[in-house]
Amino acid sequence: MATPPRDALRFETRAIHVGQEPEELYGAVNVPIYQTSTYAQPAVGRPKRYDYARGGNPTREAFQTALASLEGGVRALAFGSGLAAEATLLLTLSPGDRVLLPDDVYGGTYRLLARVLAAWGLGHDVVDMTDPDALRAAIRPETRLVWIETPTNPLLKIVDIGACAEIAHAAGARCVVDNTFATPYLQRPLELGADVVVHSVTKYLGGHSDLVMGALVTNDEELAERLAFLQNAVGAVPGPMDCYLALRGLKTLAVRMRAHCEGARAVAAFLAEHPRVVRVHYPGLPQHPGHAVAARQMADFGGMVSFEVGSEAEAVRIAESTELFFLAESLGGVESLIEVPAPMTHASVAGSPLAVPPTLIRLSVGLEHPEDLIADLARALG
Ligand code: P1T
Repeated sequence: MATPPRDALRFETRAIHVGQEPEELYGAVNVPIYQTSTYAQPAVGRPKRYDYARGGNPTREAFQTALASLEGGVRALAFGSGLAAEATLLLTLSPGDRVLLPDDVYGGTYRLLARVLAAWGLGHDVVDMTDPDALRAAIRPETRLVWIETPTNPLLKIVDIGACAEIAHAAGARCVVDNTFATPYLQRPLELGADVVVHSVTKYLGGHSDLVMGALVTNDEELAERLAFLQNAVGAVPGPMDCYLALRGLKTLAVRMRAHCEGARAVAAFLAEHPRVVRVHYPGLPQHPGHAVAARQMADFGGMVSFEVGSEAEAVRIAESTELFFLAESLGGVESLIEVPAPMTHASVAGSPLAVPPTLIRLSVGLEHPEDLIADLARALG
């Protein structure tokens, strides 16, 4: 039987095969870690393929090729962190341009615009993107990027990607989606009309809390060229070891995401019934305001759950009381994590329009047995 073309293969198969042919010399089934900063050239100005590793590396290229296929983009580019990817993307803009941000964007993204790029003349506005009319009204003539995050971090709000991309395009702006929480297994923004996908690869794509890395994916050839130029010209590139680990993470993304979703569903159902819990934020719950949009644009509802309790002190006490859920920033690894966003991951938005409730607890539901996780939470809640 003839092998079907690679782009006709299904997600799980592409995650393991695209960009990952057995290595030529010995047939190693894993793409080697090309730990080199430079490449010997057979003649002056005629490198074999790569001249210097800031510009290109085979391990990095394998990861980029696989990720582009999973997101349905023409090209993916890898960076030293999610924020390095974001900063490089924002360097495609010019002084005087503006970026429209959702009101629950990751705190680091907000900090990059508000406390770094504002001084370089890049403006930003903030709006509740779950309301398309509010988004339409907030776009200014200078708005060049509409920056979506969905589900949002940490409130798990759901933004309608198709509707927002249409509004952005009608106003002459590009639509960027931070797909870190959903991953391409659950949601493919480029297919829904977005122009660029941003990832903190540190999270689900890597999947094992052992690397820091970022990526951009686009289906716009011209933008891809510019981003590839900036990847080399700015130089915020990841090392080959991290690219290898990220590629290994991609291979199991589908099975991990299925298990993350199953665990989060069980945890959210438990929390929704608990008397100490004031409110649960999980798009899989029918009462979540974004449930219908999430059901339409995502294959499942993801592994992140957040919830509010009665007081700030109680939130801190609970987060310090779990045993299986480690108290830590970050998310998307095999181990479950718990944190209080206001003083931890989102401390950089304190006092801004993006401030999150201090009574909010965020969970990254890992791959432990859901019953063990629920017992741990039940103990901590008391
Ligand atoms: O940490 P880094 O790889 O630079 O990625 C930044 C980033 C971008 N986008 C989203 C949605 C994110 O959640 C993050 C990083 N977030 C955390 C570290 C956190 O605990 O929320």
